[in-house]
Amino acid sequence: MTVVELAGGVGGAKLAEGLAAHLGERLTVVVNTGDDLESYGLAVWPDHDTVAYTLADLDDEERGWGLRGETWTVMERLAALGDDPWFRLGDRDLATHLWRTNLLQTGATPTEVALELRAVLGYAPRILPMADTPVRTEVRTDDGWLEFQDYFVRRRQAPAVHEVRFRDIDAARPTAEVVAALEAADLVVIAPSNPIVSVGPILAVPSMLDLLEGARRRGVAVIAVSGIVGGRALKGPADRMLESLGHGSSAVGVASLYRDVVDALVIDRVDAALAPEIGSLGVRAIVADTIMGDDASRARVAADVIAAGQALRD
Ligand code: FO1
Repeated sequence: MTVVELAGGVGGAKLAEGLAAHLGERLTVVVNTGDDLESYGLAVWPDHDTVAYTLADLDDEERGWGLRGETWTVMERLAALGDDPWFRLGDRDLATHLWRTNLLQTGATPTEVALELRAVLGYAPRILPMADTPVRTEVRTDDGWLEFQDYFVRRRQAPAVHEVRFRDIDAARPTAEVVAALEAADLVVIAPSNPIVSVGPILAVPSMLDLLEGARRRGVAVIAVSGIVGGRALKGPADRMLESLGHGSSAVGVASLYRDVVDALVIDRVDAALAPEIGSLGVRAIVADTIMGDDASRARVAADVIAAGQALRD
């Protein structure tokens, strides 16, 4: 059974780890690139790196991004030089950005760089950028349009988000590798990532929705996992964003966003009472224990999703 996971940051990485425990190289993770940025001339890919470091078991779980055992000597020296950047790059993490930027400058595509990192770090699943051309997520707040990391890190997600846009999305296309993975998939899983700014950009890549629709016509289930549990996001601003954008911060809000794209939405036990309302949206609600606190629970959630996918196919 081959599975494609559409993933953003932390929620996507945890489910990817659980799926990888069952599927190994039969898992492909298509990651959001809308968070990507240039810092000191270096290509930084937050959502990709969160998944890559997690699959390589190099991630700093407590911080939620970057590498375990990190040091900050370069950041300290930059502060001594008067810079003190708000977007923190650890010494070891910088090596990834230097390595990646060098490959890109020699002409490698983002997809080739992602697959090269898989080869050198040795994790089984393939991580594929959703597209090989730049896409940048921006959010409109009372302070005007902000680049994603300015909103997310510098302003600590404080401003209310009134609108979201993905710069240069119209020029983006799913890569040949993403198309091939979706056409070969037996199951497509949408991770419990932020449906607006992590999954949203992936679904907004022109023709991506057609690819998912094509899979469903072939009998392939598309199943999302709700990142909103009991009306709250487990991490990040998804709950406030769903509210400020008028969708409502609940598993029902997530179901309404995904209703034309998915066959089912996996919701946590605490939201079981919402199942009928989700069903009325034409989305099958699958109730499970979706909290992924440790490796065992990640593998269990993944097993539940895989089983749901198989049941929906039959
Ligand atoms: N998140 C922060 O809150 N503060 C940071 O200084 C920071 C630096 C950073 C560097 C590399 C990287 O891959 C991720 C980083 N993140 C940081 C997380 C980043 O904001 C991601 O976009 C989030 O994980 C949401 O996807």
